[in-house]
Amino acid sequence: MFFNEAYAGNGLPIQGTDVAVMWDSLYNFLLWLSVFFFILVVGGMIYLAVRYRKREGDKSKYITGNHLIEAIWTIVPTILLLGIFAWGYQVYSKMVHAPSDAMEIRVIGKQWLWQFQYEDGKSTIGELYVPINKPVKLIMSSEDVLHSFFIPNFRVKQDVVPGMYSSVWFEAKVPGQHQVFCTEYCGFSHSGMLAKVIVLQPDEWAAWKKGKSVAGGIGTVGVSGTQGGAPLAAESLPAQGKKLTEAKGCVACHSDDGSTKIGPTYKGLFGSKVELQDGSTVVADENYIRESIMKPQAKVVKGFNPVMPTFQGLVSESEMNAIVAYIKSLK
Ligand code: HEC
Ligand SMILES: [Cu+2]
Repeated sequence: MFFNEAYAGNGLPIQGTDVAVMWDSLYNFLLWLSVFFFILVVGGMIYLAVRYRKREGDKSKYITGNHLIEAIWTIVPTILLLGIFAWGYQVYSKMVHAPSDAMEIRVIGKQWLWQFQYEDGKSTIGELYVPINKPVKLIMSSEDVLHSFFIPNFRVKQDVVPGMYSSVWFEAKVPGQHQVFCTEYCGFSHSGMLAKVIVLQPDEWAAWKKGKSVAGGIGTVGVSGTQGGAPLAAESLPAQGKKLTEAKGCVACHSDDGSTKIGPTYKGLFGSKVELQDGSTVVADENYIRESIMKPQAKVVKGFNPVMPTFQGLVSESEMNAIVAYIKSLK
């Protein structure tokens, strides 16, 4: 399989997604707009400096102001800048809002590698396998410090922040391998914190999912063995999560069948509006569930006592991903 190092013009890497094409249009517009104004301003300046250079006996005219010119140099740049803002906002919001049918892959950044967890329970390090022409949503977290996940060929970049989930998505259009960088200085081996996205054709993807290696020699499947102390067999991520809630004692206080124990049930929790003790409501997304486990007292559910112990330091990032995937599967 080839490594995509071709260039798309103006020194930019190849355009591996539709979003890349959108970003490049905006970038090229800004580039040529800058060239236009550079020539207008610097060219005009040079012309005027020569045309009106000091000559014997010259006396300048006294100019008090010109409302027309002032109006033009205020209104034209205002419209241009607002237009650039609207354009940038439109592309940005396309980049951050994943389609609802996107396939979810969990990404963990740690000093100094990238780990990927797939819904079916597979786990790889340094290699992110995705199917071509399918939207993929990355749900990202950090085991230690601030990292940033950047795929130049796809023009997507998102910070990976300790203590919370962030996300980004892409739909790969170009098969083969694409470089991933960490773009937030994160310590000694930051520059070596690399990975690659491997975009597979539908038949290669099907083979990879079944656990066979893919044409070209790469594509050895890493099935998670033991991580963070808990035995994680080759079962789906939600199934791993279910086992973890048993191993960590969550089941003493929580059910997954709708019945209330000491704490609320997980059933129907994900995506629902949770009423809190202070009268406010919150939508139960990935970050709410993570916070409920790490800082249970930060948001206490209405009608329950704040008796849940914190699991700070007791649940690793890969375990947290499995538990969240499990609760999410009980919609
Ligand atoms: C000692 C009992 C107890 C244990 C053990 C416990 N919890 Fe809780 N949990 C509660 C209670 C009580 C609440 C509701 C009050 C609150 O929000 O703190 C709660 C709230 C939650 C919520 C928010 C639920 C909602 O409806 O909004 C989640 C998610 C959660 N717990 C997950 C877990 C997980 C995962 C574990 C195991 C790693 C765990 N809990 C262990 C008692 C417990
Ligand atoms: Cu990093």
